[in-house]
Formats: sequence, structure tokens, C-alpha cells
Amino acid sequence: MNRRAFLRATTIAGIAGGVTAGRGLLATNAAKPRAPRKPNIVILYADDLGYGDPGCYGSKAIPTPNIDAIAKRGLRFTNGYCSAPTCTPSRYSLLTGEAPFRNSRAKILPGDAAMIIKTDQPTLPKMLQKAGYLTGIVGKWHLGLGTTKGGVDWNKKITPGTNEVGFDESYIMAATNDRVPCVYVKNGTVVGLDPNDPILVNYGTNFPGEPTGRKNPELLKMKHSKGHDCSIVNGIGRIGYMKGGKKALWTDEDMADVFTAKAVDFLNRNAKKDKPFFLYFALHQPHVPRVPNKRFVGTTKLGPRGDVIVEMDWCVGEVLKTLKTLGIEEDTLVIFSSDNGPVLDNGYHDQSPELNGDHKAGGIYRGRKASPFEAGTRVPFITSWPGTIKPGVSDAMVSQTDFFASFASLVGETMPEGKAIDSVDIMPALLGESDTGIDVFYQKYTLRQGHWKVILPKSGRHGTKTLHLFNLLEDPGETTNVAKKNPAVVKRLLKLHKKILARKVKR
Ligand code: NG6
Ligand code: CA
Repeated sequence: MNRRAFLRATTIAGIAGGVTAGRGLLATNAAKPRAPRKPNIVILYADDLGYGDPGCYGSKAIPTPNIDAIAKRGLRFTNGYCSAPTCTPSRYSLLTGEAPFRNSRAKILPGDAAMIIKTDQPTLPKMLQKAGYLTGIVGKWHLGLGTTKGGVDWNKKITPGTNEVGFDESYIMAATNDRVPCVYVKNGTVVGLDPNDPILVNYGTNFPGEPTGRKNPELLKMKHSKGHDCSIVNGIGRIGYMKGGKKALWTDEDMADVFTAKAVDFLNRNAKKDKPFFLYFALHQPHVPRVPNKRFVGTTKLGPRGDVIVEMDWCVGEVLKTLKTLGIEEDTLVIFSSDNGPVLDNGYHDQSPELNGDHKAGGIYRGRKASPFEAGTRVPFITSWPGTIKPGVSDAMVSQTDFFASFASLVGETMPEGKAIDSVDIMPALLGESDTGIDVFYQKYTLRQGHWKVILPKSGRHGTKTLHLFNLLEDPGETTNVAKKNPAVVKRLLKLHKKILARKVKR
């Protein structure tokens, strides 16, 4: 059976038994049974891209024709959220359907962290495997590898890892581009291993005799502004220490080409098979260090941060082009989003603040990456499926935590009892069939219901010391705390927040 015939067959296969149940107290739009459909699914996931960065979200400073093309033929959400304002927690939620605060280890991880997804935990890619999908991840992982912190031997097969939590194919970096080990890992094995030059990684102390950004600034081509002063790889100071593996080290300037080639190769190989595929392409831009390929240097007036967004847009374009060449655009649901809000200086002197001009990376929203204000989690969020999703703009509230239950509903899989408890089936909203998404969007210290948003007091650099209530309809920029004027609303939201936090995942 060819791909199209297969898709048709699954489309008319009838109503699956026991389609996704309503998700407890959050089931505002309990799923109507639907005939399963199994399109290919591609998630393009930016790293630190803000609501206001792409052209289709209002940027005039950064040309993003390919992201804009997805929006033009698809549905652009104005109330789309990632689950948390930083990377690891958002990615954890996207793959597990659990709010990050339910797992105490879902915090920004070092590159030698143990994997925080358990191998017996249900995941989005495992669910899709069960539904007959071929699954692949390319790009940034940042959810830990192996079973103990610092316990991975990078010179041997690394396990458990991506393959054990649902990905048939994997070509990743372990953490982020500012953290060691600065190597690619293919299906659990470092690419370019040399037994005569073993790789050692340590997040505590340096290896004797190895240069660091702190002691050897003369070796740096990009200076750090905060942290990022440990091992030097490709002339850039990183977080953490590593030694060896000279042939395996990545070159930042080539990273976009390397990952894109892997994503395109995944599509070319798997589109020809009689199974649908799921590709999670976790782009590394515009996270620091921002080091574009020379083709993209100077493509904006914003310096490296703008230029790497143009580079990222090129990566997106290569994926779109491949889908077109393969003739599978109408068989493929493409989602574009970001893992958290934007940041200018994030630890390197790359002139981001100086060259930013009047560009508003967070759009009209207050805050930034790591912030409880809107710009921390309200991100670009676009779905497209030509022939199925009618192009337009949706104001429905949607979050990435909901992909698990929504895709399960789409492909006719049941959700695991007592697990993935924060994931709500909002497929009708994602497809533009409904204007209603989730009723509440919550984090450990925030909750939004309708146009009301409460931020609970929290200490720390990004915390608000006092309780805040905002009316996002009248005051989307969160300028005026109206908590004192609306005690009943505060009480209602806090009660709901407490109830949600008290829910337990079956372990
Ligand atoms: C911070 C890093 C920042 C970035 C972030 C994680 C410093 C000063 N800052 O601690 O550069 O790596 O962690 O980003 O070291 S995330 O997108 O992966 O969450
Ligand atoms: Ca991020």
C-alpha cells in the first residue's frame, strides 16, 4: 500500500474504541469520538524564540519567510503557550503530557544529568509508535541521558536515552549549545568517537592542564558576560568541563547544516515507507551561543541574535521544501513553536541588547525567558495541514502540554490511566474546528483562566515578591496589578490552582 492509500485506509477505519477520555477536572471540551487519522507529524521547535520575533507575529526587523509561510497556509495562534519559561521543563511537558512541576527534576539540566523521563513512562512518541508511526528526533535534547548524574561513559553506548523513551531514530546534542559535551549523539553513540582520544566530562572541576574561558580569555572568539567560562570549544567558553574527543567536537557554524541534513534525510527515507512518521526537530536557535553560518552573518541589523533566527528560518524552509518535493504536504501536520520566551544577553557579549533597536522579541508582552509574565511562556504557535486546516488566526488558548492527548485523539489511541494528567485533548482547536482550547493554563506559580491571570508570590530574580492579578483583556501588557480590586477572582483562581497542584500522577 502506498502512503496515500494507507492514509485513506486509516481515515475510513472507523471510530476507534475508547478514544481519549476527558481529562478530569480540566476537561472543558471532552473529546467527541472521531474517526482516527494518521497524518505525518512534524514539530519544529525553536529554542528561546519570542512571541514577537517572527514576521508573522509582527517583527519587521527579522525576515522569516518560511515560518511566515507556515502561518499563511495554516493557523496562527495568539494564545499559544509553552509549559514553562525555560527549556527542560517545557520539553518534559511536551513529551510526557505532565506539568513540569510534577517532576522535581524537570529544571534546567547540566549536560551530564541523568534522564528525567523514566523508561516506563508513557510519552508522546511512544504513543505514536503504538499507533504505527516511525518516530525521530533531531536537535536539542536537554532531558538528561543515562541513569545517574555524571554517570555516562561518553565513549560507550549511552543508555537509556532518546531511543528508550520512544524515538526510533535520534541525532541530538545532549543538552544545549552552551553546555558540554559539545558533540553529536546518534542513537546513543557519540558521532566521531576516537578510542585514542576518549571524552571526559565533568561539571564540578576542570581537567588538569585544560584551558578555560576564565583563565584563557585570549583563546576566545566570543567573550562571556556571565557563566560560560569553563571549557573552550571552537573558541567559545561553555558551561561545564570536557576533555578529549577532538574529532567529535561540533563546529557551531555548521550546526544548522548538520541538523537540517539529518532532518531532511529522516523525511526522505521515511516518507517512502508505508507508515506515517513523527519528526521532532528541536532547532538550536536562537539560544546562546549565537554563532550562525557565514551565509547568515549580517542578514539582519540585530547582530547574531537576529542572524541566527534567519538561519533557523532557513532550516524550517528546508523541511518545508522537502515535504513539498516528496508530495506529502497534504499528508503532514506541521507545528511550529518555541520552548520558552526570548532573552537578549544570556551570558555572552554578542551585542544583542546593543543592536536590538526597537525590536520587541516578546511582542507586546511583559517579561522574557524565565519570567512568570506573559512573554516567558506565550510563544509563536502555528499549526498547518494543507487541505485539512483552514488558514487563519485563532485566539483559542492552547499549550504544548496538550499535544500528547490531542495527537492521541487524532490517531485513535487511548490515554494511559493516571498518567500524562495535564494533557487535554484540544485537537479541534489545533485543527481550527473549534475556537475553544484549554480553559486554564497553569504553571507552578501562575494560573490563567479566561482573561484573568494570577501570579503567586515567589522569591528569586524572576519571581514577583507579591501576588499579582492581571486582566489580560484590558491589560495584555500586565502593567497594573488589580488583585486588591478583585478579591473574589483571586480567591477563585487560587483555589483552582491549589486543586490542580494537588493532583497526583500515578507512578
Ligand atoms: C542559564 C544560562 C543560560 C542558558 C539557560 C538555559 C548562565 C549565566 N545562563 O543558566 O545561558 O543556558 O541557563 O537555557 O549560565 S534553556 O533554554 O536551555 O532553558
Ligand atoms: Ca530554551
